[in-house]
Amino acid sequence: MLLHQLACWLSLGSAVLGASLPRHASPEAGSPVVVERQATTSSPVPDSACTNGPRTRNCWSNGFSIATDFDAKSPPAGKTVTYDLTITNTTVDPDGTGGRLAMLINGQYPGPTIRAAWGDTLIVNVKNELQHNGTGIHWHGLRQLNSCQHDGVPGVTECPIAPGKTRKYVFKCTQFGTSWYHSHWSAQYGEGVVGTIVIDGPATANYDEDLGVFPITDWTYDTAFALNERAQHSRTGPPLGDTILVNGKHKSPSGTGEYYKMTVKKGKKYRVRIINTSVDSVFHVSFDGHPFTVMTSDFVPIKTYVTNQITLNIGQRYDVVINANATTPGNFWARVAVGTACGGNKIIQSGIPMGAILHYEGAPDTEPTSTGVTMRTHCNDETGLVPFVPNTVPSSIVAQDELSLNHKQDATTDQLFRWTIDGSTHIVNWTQPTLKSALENREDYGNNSNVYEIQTRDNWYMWWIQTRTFIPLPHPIHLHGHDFYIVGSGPGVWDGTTNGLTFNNPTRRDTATLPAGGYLLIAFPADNPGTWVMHCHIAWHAAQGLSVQFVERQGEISAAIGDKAEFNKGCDEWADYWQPGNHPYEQTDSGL
Ligand SMILES: *[C@@H]1O[C@H](CO)[C@@H](O)[C@H](O)[C@H]1NC(C)=O
Ligand SMILES: *[C@@H]1O[C@H](CO)[C@@H](O)[C@H](O)[C@H]1NC(C)=O
Ligand SMILES: *[C@@H]1O[C@H](CO)[C@@H](O)[C@H](O)[C@H]1NC(C)=O
Ligand SMILES: *[C@@H]1O[C@H](CO)[C@@H](O)[C@H](O)[C@H]1NC(C)=O
Ligand SMILES: *[C@@H]1O[C@H](CO)[C@@H](O)[C@H](O)[C@H]1NC(C)=O
Ligand SMILES: *[C@@H]1O[C@H](CO)[C@@H](O)[C@H](O)[C@H]1NC(C)=O
Ligand SMILES: [Cu+2]
Repeated sequence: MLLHQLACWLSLGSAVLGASLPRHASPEAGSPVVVERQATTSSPVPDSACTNGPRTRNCWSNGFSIATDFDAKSPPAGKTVTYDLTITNTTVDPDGTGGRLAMLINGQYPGPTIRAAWGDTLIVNVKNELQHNGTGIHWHGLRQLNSCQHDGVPGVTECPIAPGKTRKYVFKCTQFGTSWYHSHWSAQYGEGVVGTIVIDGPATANYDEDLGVFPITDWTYDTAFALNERAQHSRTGPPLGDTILVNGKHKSPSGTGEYYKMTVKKGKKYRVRIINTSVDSVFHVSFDGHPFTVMTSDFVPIKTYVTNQITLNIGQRYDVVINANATTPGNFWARVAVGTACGGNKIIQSGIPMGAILHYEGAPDTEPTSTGVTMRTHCNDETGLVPFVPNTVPSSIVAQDELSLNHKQDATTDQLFRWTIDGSTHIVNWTQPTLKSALENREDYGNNSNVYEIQTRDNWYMWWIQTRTFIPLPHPIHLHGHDFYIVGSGPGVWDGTTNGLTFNNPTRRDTATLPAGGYLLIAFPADNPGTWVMHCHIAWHAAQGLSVQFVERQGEISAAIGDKAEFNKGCDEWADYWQPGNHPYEQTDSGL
C-alpha cells in the first residue's frame, strides 16, 4: 500500500501539550491520613519537600508528584538499571499436567519482573539463544520518547535479533506504574516470552505495601506457533485456551498444580498490579469480600473509585488497592473469569474455581470457601475512567478518513484468513524495517506496509477505526509511542458528528477496545518522531494482519533518535542469518 496522508489535523502549537493546572491530589477517602507534605492543595506547583510514603503516595520527590503531567516532563537524573534477559527453547509445566515446549526468559515463566523508578534509564540486554527463530522485545506502553529504535518491534523499529546474537535496549522511564514486556516476533509471546514491568512513582491512592504484579493469561497445552498456523487457516476462529494462569500458576481440573497465593496482614492496605497478558482472552477480576480502589488504567493515574469487579482486555493494566479488613482473617478467592461473550476457555467446563488465593497471615493453609459477586461475561472496557491530570483534546479536530477494518479468506483449500485495514493486510519485512526505510528517505515502504504518515509537529491527529466486517468481535487496539485519548466509541458506524464525543479530559491509555461491530475514535499529538505500530493485541489477529503503522515526522526521526549503531548492527546480523537455505522456517504471517 502506498502512503496515506490523512488530512486530519489541526494547527495547534506545542502549548497544547503543556502542563495543565494540576488538581488537588486528594488522599483516598476514609483512610487515616496524616499528610506530612502534600503535592498540591492550593499551589499548582508540587512542593519540593513532598516525599513519597504510605500516607503520601501522591508525592514523589524534588518537585515531581502525581500532579505532574508526565507527557510534559519527568525527573531528569535517575539511576541506570540494567537487566540481562536470555531467551531459550525449552519446556515448561505451569500446572503439573506434563508440560510442553516453550520459549522462556532466563528459564522462568513469566520472565523476571523489571523494576525501576520514574526517571530512571533502563538498559536491557536481550540474548537470543533460540536455534531457529528471531526475536525482539517490546516494552508495552513505554512511550519511547525519542528512542523509537528501542521499541522492539521486528520489521517496524528493528531487524529481529538473530539466533546467537544480543541486542542492547536503552530507554528512559518517562511514565510510572505497571506494565509488561513481550516478544513482538510473530506468535512468540504465546510461547512464554513475556514478563512484567514495575516503574515506581507516585499514586492517587495510599497503601501500606505493594503485593506486586498479578499477571493473568490464557494458556494452551499445544505451542502458540502450532495454534497460530491453525488459526490463520480456520473458518471458525482460533482454538480455545486450555486453562488460565495467574502469575504463571494455576490448579488444573485433575488436581495437579497450585493456585498463586498472596499473603496479607489484617489492617493493612495493599497495592495489586493486575495485568492481562493473554493471547486471546478478556478477564474479569474480583476479590471475595474485598471491594477495592482502582487508581490507574494502563500507565495513566486516574481519579480513584471503589468497585468489586474489573474487566481487562489484552494488554490492559489496572493498579488497585485492597483493604485487608475482613472481620475474620481467612482465605478468600481472588476470582478470575473469562469474557465468554467474545471467547472461552476449556477450564470453565471443569467447574473448578478460577483465580488465585488471598491469604491472611495466621489463617490455615487451605483453599478458600468464600463466595463473591457474580462475575461478568462481557468483553467491554471499563467506562468513566478520568485521568488525574486533566488534558484536553482540541474539539475542532476532525477525522476526514476512516481506518476501515474488514477481512478476507481464500476460498481454496488453503483458507488463508486475513484482516485488512483499508483493504490491505499488514505484513512486515524483517530485513527492511520501516524505521530503516524512513531513515533512508525511501518513498515506498513496500506492499502491505499499511503506513499512514503524520507530518506536522505537535498537531493533533484523530483516527477513526471503523468495523466494516460482519465478524462481530471486539478488538483490543494498542498503540506504540503514545498514550491515546479516547474521544469516542460505540456500536455501528460513527455518524461523523461530535455528538457524544469527549474532548475534555477523555480517558487516556495505550490499549482500548474497538467494540464488536463498532467504532473507536482516538486522538494524540505528533510529539514523538518515529515509526509506531498500532495493532489488535489478540495475538492471532495481529499475526493475521490487523495492524497499521504511523510514520511520524519522518524527516526528524534521525536527529531525534540519535545513535543508530546498535540498530545497524542488528540489521547486518539479521541479513547474514536470514539467507535462503540458512533457516528451516519461513515467515507465514504478518510477522507481528
Ligand atoms: C525448539 O526445539 C524444538 C525441538 O526440541 C525444535 O523442533 C524447534 O525447531 C526449536 N525452535 C526454535 C525456535 O529454535
Ligand atoms: C484479557 O483480554 C482478553 C482479550 O481482550 C480477554 O478476552 C480476557 O478476558 C482478558 N483477561 C482478563 C483477566 O481481564
Ligand atoms: C473494608 O474496606 C473497604 C474498602 O476500603 C470498604 O469499602 C469496606 O466498607 C470495609 N469493610 C469493613 C468491614 O470495614
Ligand atoms: C523486503 O525488503 C528487501 C530489501 O529492501 C526486498 O529486497 C524484499 O523484496 C522485501 N520483501 C518483500 C516481501 O517485500
Ligand atoms: C507489490 O505489488 C505490486 C502490485 O501488485 C507487484 O507488482 C510487486 O511485485 C509487489 N512487490 C513486491 C516486492 O512484492
Ligand atoms: C519459530 O520456531 C517455531 C518452532 O519452535 C516454528 O514453528 C516457527 O515457524 C518459527 N517461526 C519463524 C518465522 O521462523
Ligand atoms: Cu483483534
